[in-house]
Amino acid sequence: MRTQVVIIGSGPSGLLLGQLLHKHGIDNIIVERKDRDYILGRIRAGVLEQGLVAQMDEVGAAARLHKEGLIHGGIELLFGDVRHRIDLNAATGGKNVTVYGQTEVTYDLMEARLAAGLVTVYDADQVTPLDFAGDKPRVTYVKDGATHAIDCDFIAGCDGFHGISRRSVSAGGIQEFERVYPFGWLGVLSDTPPVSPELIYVRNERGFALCSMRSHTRSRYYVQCRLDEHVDDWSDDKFWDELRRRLDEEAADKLVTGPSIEKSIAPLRSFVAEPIRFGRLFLAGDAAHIVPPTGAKGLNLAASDVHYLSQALREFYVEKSPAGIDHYSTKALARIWKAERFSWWMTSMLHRFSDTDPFTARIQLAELNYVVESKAATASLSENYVGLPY
Ligand code: FAS
Ligand code: PHB
Repeated sequence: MRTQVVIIGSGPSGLLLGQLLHKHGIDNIIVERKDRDYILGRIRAGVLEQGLVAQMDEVGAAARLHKEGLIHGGIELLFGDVRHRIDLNAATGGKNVTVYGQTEVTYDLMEARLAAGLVTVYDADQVTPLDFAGDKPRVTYVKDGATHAIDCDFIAGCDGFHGISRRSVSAGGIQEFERVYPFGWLGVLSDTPPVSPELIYVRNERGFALCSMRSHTRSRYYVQCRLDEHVDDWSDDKFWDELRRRLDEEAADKLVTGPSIEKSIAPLRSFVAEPIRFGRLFLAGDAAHIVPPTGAKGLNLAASDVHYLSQALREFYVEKSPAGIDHYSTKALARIWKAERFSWWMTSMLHRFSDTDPFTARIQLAELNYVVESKAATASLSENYVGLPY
């Protein structure tokens, strides 16, 4: 088989890249180790920056997003038992975010790919990017007991943090920056009405909590938990009781509880690989970086990587210029590090760390009071939350 670009991974990064390349007339095949249902069964992000919405529009996959997505012009910070609204819209000259689950984004992109008649190889084992140091890279994989090879011009490693692409780069060719946080997020999805019309980020002496949603009838909640805890340690009742303890009185009274339809613990880490281009292999999305979800940046950062990479490949094929692919890593990493900083800052400000001594606790509260009282600080949080320009 032969194509122009092989994309490894059928998550949001790989799917969005595939549609953008198709729009520019660039042939691509996605090779994915899991099946469609497994991918759609993962509950992840929920907040979309305008840049991602614009790209969904660009590839013609945004109809349901505009119909069902919830436009949010603000978020709330709850600390010291008081809720403070951050007017994102006012602080950014009218920008907002859209609440729409990553699962739905992935589904919409899968449907668009199907409609375009593009090839996705699911259940591919032993996917291996090869010869990407030269100008004739290829990807091999095993399916139904047979080994297949796809010759191509470029490989896009969109295979997430645990994927093969980054691991295929020789150790000396890549530098990794990492911060692992000493806690996790226990998340619950429930078919109950959200406790508040906008997201509430909570700093509480018992730990962080987040009240989010997927629609007017489906809520997504998180509480910070210890890394040695297991999801089986948390009955629904125990979760709802702990969430209530971290909320202000009004929210605690209004909270509608119900059976969890998904419950999982996600570890938190900050991670960046440098560079993210290796000859004819490019990394994009979680394959290149990880952010703690506190800033709602993970999925959105994948979108900006894919924007830069699709533009670079368009320049190569259409304008016969290598400038974009030569500059991809530097350009993407500049925005990646700004999102890493914001996600680290939000996480540091809102979570209870094991070494949160009285001094650190006062600094966290001072940071939060400064954010809600200073127009400049509110504007800084807001412009990062709605998404810095591409
Ligand atoms: P993904 O990991 O989504 O997709 C990678 C794909 O590659 C997968 O389908 C995988 O099966 C495939 N793959 C892996 N190895 C392969 C191989 N060897 N061969 C072929 N295919 C391979 N972000 C937020 O903004 N907010 C959140 O609340 C949030 N919560 C999260 C919770 C969890 C548990 C996780 C893991 C992430 C969360 N994220 C969140 C971040 C998440 O949304 C990612 O940023 C987003 O999935 C990135 O998309 P991709 O880069 O496509 O990677
Ligand atoms: C979510 O709805 O899953 C969500 C929203 C905002 C975040 C993290 C997760 O910062």
